[in-house]
Amino acid sequence: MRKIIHIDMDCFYAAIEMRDNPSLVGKPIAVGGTRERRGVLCTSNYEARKYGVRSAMPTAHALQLCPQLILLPVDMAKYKAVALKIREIFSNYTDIIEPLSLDEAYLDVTHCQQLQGSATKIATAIREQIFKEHQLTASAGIAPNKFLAKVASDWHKPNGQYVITPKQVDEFIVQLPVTKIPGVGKVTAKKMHDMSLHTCADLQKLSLEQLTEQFGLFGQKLFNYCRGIDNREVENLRIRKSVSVEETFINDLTNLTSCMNKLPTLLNQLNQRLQPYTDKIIKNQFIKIKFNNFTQTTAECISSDLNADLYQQLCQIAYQRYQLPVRLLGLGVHFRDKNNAQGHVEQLSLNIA
Ligand code: TTP
Ligand code: MG
Repeated sequence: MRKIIHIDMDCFYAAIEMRDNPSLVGKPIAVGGTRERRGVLCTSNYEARKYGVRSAMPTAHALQLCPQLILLPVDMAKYKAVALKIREIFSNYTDIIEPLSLDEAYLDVTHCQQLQGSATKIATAIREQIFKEHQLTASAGIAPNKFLAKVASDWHKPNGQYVITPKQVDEFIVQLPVTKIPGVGKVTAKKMHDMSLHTCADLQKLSLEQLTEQFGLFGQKLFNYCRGIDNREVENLRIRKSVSVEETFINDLTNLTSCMNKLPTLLNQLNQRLQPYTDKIIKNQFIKIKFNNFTQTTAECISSDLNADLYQQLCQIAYQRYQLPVRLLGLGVHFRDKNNAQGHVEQLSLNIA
């Protein structure tokens, strides 16, 4: 039985800004690009969220909802420095750390001997140390797998933690609303509600075939998640060879233009997923397309950073191979091995896999 902790900092960028300028405390603030430059928000504090202000919202819209919103510029270097310090705290307890973004990570503490090996006590100690050293609050979820730990960290957010012991899994999962499942966004949630699927207990009534028929590849994950099962390992930061994001669409994308239109959002997500890996060198970037007949194809090219134009070219190349409706699109990068990290990639030739 594994012991997994998911740590998620509370309104991370905004919390750092309030810590560094206490006159902002109690006022609605957000971090992001300006209205004039058609910016969007990275995050906001809880005062601002009361007005409906949310991450990824256009700043112009946020200012309509909350005209007194104080907008601060993004200081990524500062947030990264804090994130690295926080990761040092994690490493006092385990080497198996998988950061998901700057402010979120999975820790596998199954073999940690400290604090009587209690994952709950370890989570408390980590949160206390983060607060003591950085005056920032974090929430934590403690559970036997990654999926449940992530759900749990949201349960008592902000500044709280929640434990799901192996014995409590079955009881917890049956009442879990489908909207709490990571990967179930607005569109999937609506589809589920239309099918009278409101909780994991409702999902459990569907067979694997029914779930994949309705939700594509995600259906396989749903089949396990709604039973509280998730066998994914916590993947150590250092040994990670690639990072990717993907989306399975409820309605297949019927042409190249619709695929191209999905790229900016996916690229943005990939960018966020890559933030913890600044010390890694990107070797190439790739695209994955799964068509509605389940044929999968990938295209990749040498590249040392995230190049939006190259993703567009790759998308075009991969799509042209079959020209069928698309059910899944994925973007990713492979990293270089540490051993041959010296030397720069100058070549940008397309290499079609
Ligand atoms: P989140 O953990 O989603 O948000 P949060 O930490 O601000 O708030 P919460 O208390 O709900 O956890 O994201 C972490 C940081 O990542 C966030 O502070 C800013 C950044 N971010 C973006 O830049 N763009 C986005 O769309 C999102 C969701 C987050
Ligand atoms: Mg957070």
